[in-house]
Order: sequence, then C-alpha cells, then structure tokens
Amino acid sequence: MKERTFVALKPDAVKRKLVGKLIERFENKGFEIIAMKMVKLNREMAEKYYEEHKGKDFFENLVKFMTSGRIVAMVVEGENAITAVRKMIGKTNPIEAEPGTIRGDFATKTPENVIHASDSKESAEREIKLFFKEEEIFSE
Ligand code: DGI
Repeated sequence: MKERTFVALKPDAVKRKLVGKLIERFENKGFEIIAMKMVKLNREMAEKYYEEHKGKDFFENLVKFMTSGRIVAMVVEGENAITAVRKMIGKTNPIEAEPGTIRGDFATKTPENVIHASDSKESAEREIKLFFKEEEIFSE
C-alpha cells in the first residue's frame, strides 16, 4: 500500500553535512520525496512536535537540541513507507540501532540521533500537517 510518512533530518545531521547522504538513501530505496523544506524550530513548535514526551526527564534536553539549528523536513512517499522508513532509520537509541540503518551508521547517542520518522499512520498525518500545507505537497 502506498503511504506517506514524515521525515526530519535533525540539527546534528544538517551541521554534519549529512543531508545529501540521507536523502540519497530514501531515493535509492525507491521512495519519492513529495515535499521538503528547511525549518528552524522555535520552542513552541518543538514542544508541540514532541508533546507525547512532555514531562519526561529527557524532554528539556530534547527541545534544546531540536531548536539548536535548522532541520530538513520532508514527506516521503512509497510502498509501506511508514514501516519501511522506520526500519531504515533504526532504533531510537543508536547503541541498539543495527549497522546498516541510518542511526546505526551515523549516530552514537541521543538526542543527537540524526533523523526522525513517523512511527504510525496517525503520527504521520499529525506531523505532516504540523509542517506542510496541502499545496506544499506534490503528488501525481
Ligand atoms: O521516533 P524516535 O525518534 O525513534 O523516538 P521518539 O519519538 O519516541 O523520541 C523522540 C526523541 O526523544 C528520540 O529520538 C530521542 C529522545 N528519546 C526518546 N526516548 C528516550 C529519549 N531520550 C532518552 N535519553 N531516553 C529515552 O528513553
């Protein structure tokens, strides 16, 4: 089933100049980028983005990191994109992320784990709406 998922290349990925390499992985896999923009999150937006983690001990550190530089936000489309992209990025904690996954290959710790991707249909819809207007998303 063709799906859309939301992907964000985090501030560490942009600072480390990994943007091209990361986009290439999704294009190589056969997925299509149907929307993309560079954004600098403010505190309000970062808190909304990660509202499920509000109150947790790592929340403050996470918000600080996510507002520390610009990110690249994307909508990625393709067969089973939500599950497939989560597999490609690897486990949240880079120590547990298998080599060959993005976090397994490029990250050593949180919150600097390079990339975000939606983990369900509901979160994909919510996150896409948070970052993109309908007319900014290009589909055939
Ligand atoms: O979708 P993910 O990024 O894999 O994971 P998530 O949406 O549950 O969490 C968002 C970010 O918050 C994650 O990339 C790193 C951080 N985080 C999540 N759970 C933990 C965490 N950081 C720490 N230190 N400990 C956690 O349990």
